[in-house]
Amino acid sequence: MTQGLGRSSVPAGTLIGASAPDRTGIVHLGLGNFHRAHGAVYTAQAMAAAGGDWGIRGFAHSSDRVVAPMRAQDNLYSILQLTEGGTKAGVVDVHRDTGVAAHDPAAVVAAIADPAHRIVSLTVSEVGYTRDPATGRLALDHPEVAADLVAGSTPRTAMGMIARGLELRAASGAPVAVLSCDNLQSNGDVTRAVVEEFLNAAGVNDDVLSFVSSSVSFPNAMVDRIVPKTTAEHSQRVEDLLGVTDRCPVPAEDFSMWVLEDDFAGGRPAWDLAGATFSTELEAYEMVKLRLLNGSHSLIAYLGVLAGAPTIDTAWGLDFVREAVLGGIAEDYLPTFTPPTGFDADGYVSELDARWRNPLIGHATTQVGSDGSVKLLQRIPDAALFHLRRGRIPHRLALCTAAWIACVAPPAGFDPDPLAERIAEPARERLAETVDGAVTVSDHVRRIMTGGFFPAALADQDVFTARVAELLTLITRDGVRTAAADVAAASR
Ligand code: CS2
Repeated sequence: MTQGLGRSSVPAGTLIGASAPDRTGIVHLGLGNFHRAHGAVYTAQAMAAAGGDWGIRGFAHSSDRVVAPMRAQDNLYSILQLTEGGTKAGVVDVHRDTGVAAHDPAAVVAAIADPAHRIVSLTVSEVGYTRDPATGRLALDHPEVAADLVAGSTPRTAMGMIARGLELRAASGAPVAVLSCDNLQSNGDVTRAVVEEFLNAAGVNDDVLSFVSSSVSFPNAMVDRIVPKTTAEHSQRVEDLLGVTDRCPVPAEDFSMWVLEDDFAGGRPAWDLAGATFSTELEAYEMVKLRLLNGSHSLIAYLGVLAGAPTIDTAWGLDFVREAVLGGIAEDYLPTFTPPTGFDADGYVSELDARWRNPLIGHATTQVGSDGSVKLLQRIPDAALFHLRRGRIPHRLALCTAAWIACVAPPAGFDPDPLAERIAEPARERLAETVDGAVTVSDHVRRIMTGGFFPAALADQDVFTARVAELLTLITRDGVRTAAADVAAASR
């Protein structure tokens, strides 16, 4: 039997960056594949370049799927880099302690309060910010948020744990940065707003509020690396390459990007020496990423699912998908923002093409299509409103919305491809209740658009709702290709 990965079995020359010292300086919430292939790798490389006590204390949200094997491997794991030219594996050794937040939420709160930790970073996904989709504010009626607000309770939500951790930390006054690494527009500002809303609703004293406003920074950051789920083939490939067994490797594309505001109240690793960019043009970088990449990704995913394409590369290989996505980038997304200085749109799009085409990544359309009720809020309403307020219809944004509805809340009598059922959608039940009894596709769409799933400003745009209904009708009656052709014809 092959030896297992661990401190004593790291194959020579395979360590990525440096090993962390025993002291931890970062608490990380969300120990999934993305963090392990992104922030953790930059941290390993920053420590190789400039040292520092930046070991990571990592917490998974609720499952020990990653934590159990990591612990058995001295908290090591490998990255399997998937380039079109072949695969390469390297080992990351920066986590000095790992745990499951749901099993011991008090440990998370204590770790955030501990002055030794100077950064609290998070990859909790869009869902983890527990916001009301219609208002963007902390969802006070969310049952877990409400439970976390009860005095003396142990928090279960990420926002509750951060707020309670900072409340305790106020006693020492030690400065700290809370760093969101999720795909949200102005993710740092959003995190600050939601955490402060929590603290206000919890009725904490003024000293805590003034500590958070003066000594806790919430830098905005744009993160980018395509990281699919780990499969048995990935694990086998790692074993072939490294000669040791890793029970929790992370597959990832070779592309990686991180742009951050340099606002770290308690200091930071030398991530700049590891390839991260510190910039004052965060909003522009976020627009590029969230709209051109993530927004297009959703369109590829939902059109792909409806056409029976299981992966992003197979969906991207369909002519009608490419046409819709490239048209969407040019007409619906690019006009809506001012890109960062020196941005080369053509170069960015051809890079996206290469990334989406890579067959080794095997990124499931159902994975990208998951949590649409939360992800689409970052990808559609603001861009759509930009056009609607100027009297134009953003046809591809309407198509993406219609395709999402066709997948997760199909109108009566329409059966999408069986792949659609594999999309994890937290609002599935609520969507089904909302459309129950709808007699026409128009009514079905109107109920969803005005049902609290989207901001009121978009819900008020009847032309958008009508276009979504038209496209959903075409999808259900004539198929997704016909709907895409209608969009192409309408925008000619
Ligand atoms: C994807 C992202 O699943 C999704 O919604 O659009 O996870 C995407 O792969 C990353 O943001 C790439 O950086």
